[in-house]
Amino acid sequence: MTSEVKARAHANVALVKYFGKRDVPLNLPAAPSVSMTLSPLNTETVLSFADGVDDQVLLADVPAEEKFSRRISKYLNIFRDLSGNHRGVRVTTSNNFPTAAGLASSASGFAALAAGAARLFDVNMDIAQLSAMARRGSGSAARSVCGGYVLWHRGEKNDGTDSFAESVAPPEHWDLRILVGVTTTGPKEIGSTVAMERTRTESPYYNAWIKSAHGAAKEAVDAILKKDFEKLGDITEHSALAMHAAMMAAAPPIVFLKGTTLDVFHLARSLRKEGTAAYFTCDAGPQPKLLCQAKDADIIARQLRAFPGIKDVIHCAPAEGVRVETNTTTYCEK
Ligand code: 2P0
Repeated sequence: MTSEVKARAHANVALVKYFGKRDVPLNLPAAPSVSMTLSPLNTETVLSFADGVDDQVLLADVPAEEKFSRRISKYLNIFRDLSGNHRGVRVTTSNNFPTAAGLASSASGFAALAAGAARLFDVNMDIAQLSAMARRGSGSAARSVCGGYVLWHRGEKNDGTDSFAESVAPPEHWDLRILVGVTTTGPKEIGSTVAMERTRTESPYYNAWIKSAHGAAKEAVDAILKKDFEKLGDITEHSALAMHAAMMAAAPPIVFLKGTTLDVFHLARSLRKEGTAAYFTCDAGPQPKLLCQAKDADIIARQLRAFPGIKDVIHCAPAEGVRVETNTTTYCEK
């Protein structure tokens, strides 16, 4: 049996957003979504069996808060039940990006944890099963299991076995970049899970948003395969605006966008008018992100870095899928 497993997974940014669940406990999405898996943002997680039945969870070498530890233990119970092995696990996890920067670490975190736990508990899974398993930790983690350009299927089944992500093109297919503009570093006012549920139940625009996401996902995959940057950029911006419009119309409203976020949206538009193709997106937080082609990335990053209200810029490129190393083997998803 493997004694220690190290798993690494990258974060991802959705070009067509996931924002609404058809099943909350299983994190089943109401619509498909499309993302890019991103280097250098990653989580590294090391797992080994503990001496007793209790788990020990360390976040960047410091014992994690109880709420976080409980979430990890509850998730590991899935693997304990599947394998019939009820030993405790020592989990050490660290992100190479600040959690406070408002970038989702649950996607890379649960993708790494799912892959590492599957190996530690010796539960045999193909990539689709692993993605569906990561989804149960956090929805967007389904996408971080896969590399490059990724489609997460909505699925139809109640048990979620057909709601997994798959790579539609590997990282080397297309050298696009995402430039993350770091604005505030404070905690979020409202978590994504709560925000999604409130939007579903309290926004008059929710159904229209979900309906539009189905077509957008199909078109985005088509644009990726054809390397049609203008089309992909248009879909990306529209998906972000439609998602934020739906949540802003909820009662009470959910407003993640700040002044700087909107100003960067306009920066992307003026860059395009001047002939530089940059498109914006934004998730459940205030950080604006610009999608561009590699050839324009440095020049756009310079402008973004100098922009009022932007504290830092993280330059991201397409990344490989989850990687697992044990004492004897290495395994990587493209
Ligand atoms: C996305 N977000 O597609 C969207 C856009 C936020 C806005 O996936 O409740 O942390 O754990 O399934 O995965 C954030 O959602 O939510 C997210 P849960 P998760 O990237």
